[in-house]
Amino acid sequence: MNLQVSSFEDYKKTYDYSVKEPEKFWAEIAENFQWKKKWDTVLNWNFKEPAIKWFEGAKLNITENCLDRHLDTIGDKPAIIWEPNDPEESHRVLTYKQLHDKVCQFAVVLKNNGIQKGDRICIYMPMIPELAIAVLACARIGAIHSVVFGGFSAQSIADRIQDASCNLVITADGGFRGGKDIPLKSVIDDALVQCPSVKKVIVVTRSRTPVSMIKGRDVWWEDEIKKVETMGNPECPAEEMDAEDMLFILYTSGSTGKPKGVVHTCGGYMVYTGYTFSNVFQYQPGEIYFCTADIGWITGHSYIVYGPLSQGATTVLFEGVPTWPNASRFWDIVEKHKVNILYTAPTAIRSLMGFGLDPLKGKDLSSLKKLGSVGEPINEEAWHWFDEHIGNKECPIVDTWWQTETGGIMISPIADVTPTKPGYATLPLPGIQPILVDENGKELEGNDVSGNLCIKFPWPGMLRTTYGDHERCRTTYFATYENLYFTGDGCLRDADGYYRITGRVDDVLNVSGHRIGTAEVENAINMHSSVVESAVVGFPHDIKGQGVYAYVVCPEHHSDEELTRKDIIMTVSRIIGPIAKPDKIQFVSGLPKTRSGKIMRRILRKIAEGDTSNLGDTSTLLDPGVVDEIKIGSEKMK
Ligand code: 6R9
Repeated sequence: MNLQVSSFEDYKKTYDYSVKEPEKFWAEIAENFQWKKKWDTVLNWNFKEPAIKWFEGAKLNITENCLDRHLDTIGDKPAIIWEPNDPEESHRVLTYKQLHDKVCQFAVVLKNNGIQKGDRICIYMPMIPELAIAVLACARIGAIHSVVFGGFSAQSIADRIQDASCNLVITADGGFRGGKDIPLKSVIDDALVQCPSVKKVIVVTRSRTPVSMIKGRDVWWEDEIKKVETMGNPECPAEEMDAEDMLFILYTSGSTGKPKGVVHTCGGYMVYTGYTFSNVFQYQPGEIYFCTADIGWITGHSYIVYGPLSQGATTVLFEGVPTWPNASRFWDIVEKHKVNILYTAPTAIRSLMGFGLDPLKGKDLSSLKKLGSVGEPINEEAWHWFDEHIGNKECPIVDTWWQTETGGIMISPIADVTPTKPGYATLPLPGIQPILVDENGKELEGNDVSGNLCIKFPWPGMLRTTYGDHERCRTTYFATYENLYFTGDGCLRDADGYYRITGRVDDVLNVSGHRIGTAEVENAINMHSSVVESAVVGFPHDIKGQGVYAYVVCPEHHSDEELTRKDIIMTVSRIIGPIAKPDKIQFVSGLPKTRSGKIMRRILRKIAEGDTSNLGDTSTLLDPGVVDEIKIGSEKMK
């Protein structure tokens, strides 16, 4: 079966077939990939334990699909176009052949440093080609990568390294993001104080910031490559992996305090990311594709690295940010590299909208054919701006809904195929069976309903477990509703059967498209010496989508309240990272709690949203008086 549907009729036909004959459907899709050995069974599953196995018995290596199989046909075509942070620095192009060679070389470096199949490797790097090379080199030899976003703190890195007992870290001296220099190696040094499992650190040169290299532990990327060259660049055959062998771990926030390591496996993830990339974007050979995400998040894993490369696409990797050195940066990149497909996030669109149309003046965006959005609900205003000013009303917008746990796009228009509707992720991709349920897990049938979004049948890209704690995977995703995967999202299905994601229904915030657990932020705030307790909720934020609002009980704060606020923000930055910094901190004398001691977040959310007219039933509160105090305090902060 062709990966791409050809028309809306074809989509409907394919969808029906995928639901009636899921195993046949996925087997036919999987035929489009290169296997060292085909599977014995397509699917074996139950959502109880859960135990999900796709393509059991099959052998493969995902890097052969992303690299080797393209060498004869498109070996000299660009695989990666790298655009540096500073537009004055020249960009780099890596053809498929060059990327293949570099991945093999670095895979040998990993082996020379004692790495074997199954070892866990933490990657903490800026958005440079070496990041993609490092990721692929791990996959080449069957080592499991755990990429940590460059904006996380030493403590967050240490937590993640310990959770997976990583034995090697790959990093850079430093990185550039907009006007900022990020001292990556120094952050790693701080993290490693707590990580005895790490025996080696490989450091690539990027910023030329002075770093302390520890004898016996730290080595330079460039020196290690030279050693491989003097070995005569030995070949690095791709390790034969079972379809269900682990490919990577990626940590994501949930409603409890500790981030969980979502585990993806080789076969299913390869099929799912390749399939969805090809189909959703209707990728045509030669098209230049630019996804603005960071490889530190799932979008970068699936749709900068694995999906595009398995399909022989040219993928643009951008080191910087949309607003530096000015708000034309994206449009300059589109013009310079003649980008055909642009996949970005609502938060970036909203922030660029704020600069008006001047940054667009004189920019040639005529190469653009297709646009995509991911990470959070896209508001209609941003959708229309994207459509009119970037797409010139000629480019379909694919509003793609999915999650770290789903591995790839789940509900989305297919470019030029599905009629779109602003704010709607529209329809499930073939093979995906969404269902809406009420609080009790009862299915909401028919159209014009809204409820909690679940998926009732497995798909190849879904998570298999949470690293080192399968029970957590079960309770988080498979125990809320029997026999369903629960997404944590609320969703509306309109009269046409179109899906609109309304946002998280659990205690997870979505700040600029980044998932942040309220409990995690509370834990960090509570570490501050004068804080007694705190409660964190989201509030509507013009650019970030959601902002972080913290109610803090802090009886002995400095006489200078502003300074205490800054101290708390600094604490959160240190413990989690700057991405989780509260936007607003309100000091309160107590939190609204029920008699059983539960914080009534519903009330706090309403106050943070500025909607205090109807706070609902407060009679079960231990001390209803506290609500009035909080209301008055919040009005003062405006
Ligand atoms: C890919 C990614 C997942 C959460 C998800 C949902 C929100 C993602 C969305 C969207 C509305 C979209 N989300 N895409 N909400 N429309 N098109 O973002 O993964 O970081 O794990 O976040 O993001 O709430 O549950 P992840």
